[in-house]
Amino acid sequence: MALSFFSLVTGLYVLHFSIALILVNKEVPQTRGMLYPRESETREVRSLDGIWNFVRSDQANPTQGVRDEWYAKELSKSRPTIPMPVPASYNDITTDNLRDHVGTVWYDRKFFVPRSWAKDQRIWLRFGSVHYEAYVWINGQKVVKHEMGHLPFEAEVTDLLSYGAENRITVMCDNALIQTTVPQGRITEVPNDGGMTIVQSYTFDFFNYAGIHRSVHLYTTPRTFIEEVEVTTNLSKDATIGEVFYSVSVNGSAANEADNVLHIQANLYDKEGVLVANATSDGKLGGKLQVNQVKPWWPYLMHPEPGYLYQLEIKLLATNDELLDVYRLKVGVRTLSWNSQQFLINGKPVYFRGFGRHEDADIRGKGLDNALMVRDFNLLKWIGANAYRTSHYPYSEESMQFADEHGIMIIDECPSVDTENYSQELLGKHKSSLEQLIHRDRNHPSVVMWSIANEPRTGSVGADSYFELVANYTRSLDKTRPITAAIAVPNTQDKAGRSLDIISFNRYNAWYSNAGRLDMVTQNVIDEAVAWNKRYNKPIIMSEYGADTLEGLHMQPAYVWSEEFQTEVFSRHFKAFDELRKKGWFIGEFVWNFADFKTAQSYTRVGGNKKGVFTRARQPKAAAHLLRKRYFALGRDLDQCSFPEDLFTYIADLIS
Ligand code: BDP
Repeated sequence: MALSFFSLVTGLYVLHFSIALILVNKEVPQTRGMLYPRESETREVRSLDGIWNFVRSDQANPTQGVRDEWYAKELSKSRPTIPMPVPASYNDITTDNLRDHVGTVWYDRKFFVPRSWAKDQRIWLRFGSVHYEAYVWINGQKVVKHEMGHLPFEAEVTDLLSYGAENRITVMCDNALIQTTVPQGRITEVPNDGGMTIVQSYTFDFFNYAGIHRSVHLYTTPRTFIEEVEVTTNLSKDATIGEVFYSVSVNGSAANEADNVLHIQANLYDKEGVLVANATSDGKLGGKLQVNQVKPWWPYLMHPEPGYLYQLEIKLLATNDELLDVYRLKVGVRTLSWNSQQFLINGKPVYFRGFGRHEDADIRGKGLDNALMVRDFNLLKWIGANAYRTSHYPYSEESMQFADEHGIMIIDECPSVDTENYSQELLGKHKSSLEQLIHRDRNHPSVVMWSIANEPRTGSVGADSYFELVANYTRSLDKTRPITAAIAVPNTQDKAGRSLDIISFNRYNAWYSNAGRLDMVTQNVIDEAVAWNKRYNKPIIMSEYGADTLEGLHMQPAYVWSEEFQTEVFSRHFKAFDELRKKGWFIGEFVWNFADFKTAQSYTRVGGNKKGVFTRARQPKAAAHLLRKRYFALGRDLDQCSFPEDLFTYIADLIS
């Protein structure tokens, strides 16, 4: 496992040598709690979203605020503040160069905690995500520090709050990416016109938006409360009987009292609110619910009633049946299985037709936006997609719940992108990103696969043992879902595929290779998919293909960047996919990208990446109409769905 790789250029000589680096499978911290905040008869939830006060640190002095204890009083006492919306990325809100700020920024706001919250309960502060690193204080007291964007974190604040009084929350957020963050980046000091400046660079192709990206909540729990719920499901062979296995962990003093035997009452309700199964837990606070005449969870267009969800009610009871806590979550009953050829849901082979996406929008960047989320799901359903990959990081919990409801399958990706320069520290963070992701998303029926990286440098020295460790760790956390990674190195060089269950590959024929050559797409795609399958004997997905397209640019014959070109590129891929589908092991096609999105500034990007089928404002380009016809045609052929009435435009009664 030689890893460090140096190139020394001395005069005419180029010297390459490597140093052995042994990667060790060290333990990583395990996430506790973090159930999505939901109200119940025993819990209250309060949002801290709104307009916060904001200060950017001096780029050359990012730790000044910590040294000068800006958190000890209102931020406005230390520096002039500006208003900043939460949740949102801060980058595109102002009219100055905040967009390109590197380093720390500060947020604060005040809030009241009601007197009633002082009574015999516990209070938690929870962030949906802060990118990339967050430090949090309540009333000047340090509460929690969390590294890694796109993932939630929380801390108990019961003893730090003033009840029936005003409180202050302060957050310092650092967006710097280095070689041991996930994702990786580099910070360098570069001369500019005024002297020297700090520059953040990264190889991945999306803008490093930062800030408090998702909602901030305060919520209450009883003193002894339901801390974790884990659910798995099973279906009988004939799909008439469902099984829901639940396992609960409890936090609190009552859990430790020898004479108090806590137990769980689990109730399962169908969509109409009818109780369909109930059970009392065994001593381990777990058990099984059996659902007769079960309605399984099916993907969109694979069944007339997709995304069927039951409601699981978990009641924590003391020995004397006193109700201690109640938590409810939605549950979809389904099975997943896979072999060297297929991926099956409820015993039926799946063909994925979907997208790589981004959480990205004008002004709010990567900030949670319910209007955008609902619009995106409307478009996904309009176009007949049944899946997307959360390229290249975990998406909001709200969108995962929405995918459950709408039957959209998710390939759930951790934030590791363009992974390289393998090191023990990076391995630990990478594993932690998967641990946090799986802990957060394990109960979602929509999550059907884990993606452990996008375009990692799997040809490099050390990639084999690194990805074996990452994949095995992922498997140790969840054996119910297959593991993939979106790979872009040539299959002859790849060293990670052997550790995966399903091979996904990204390739840009007629764009990054043979730009403009529409006659060099179909056979290349077929050949590459065949080669991947031959090498690993595993199911194959094309996880990215596409072409940048400027909406409104038309050129006949097709020319790069025109709408005609994107349409033609798709069509040439469809031909390849249909050939590949006949082989039995080709299980999905994912366009890059759902919508145009912002990137770092470069001469290859005009206002960002334009490979969207939809514009950044979520309107269709010409290729969207073509893709829609294909996705519905696949749906009808494979899953017997019906066509929407407006799928084909009337032309003449001469053409049917
Ligand atoms: C792929 C990356 C994706 C990029 C895309 C592109 O996985 O993040 O946006 O290329 O260049 O290599 O459009």
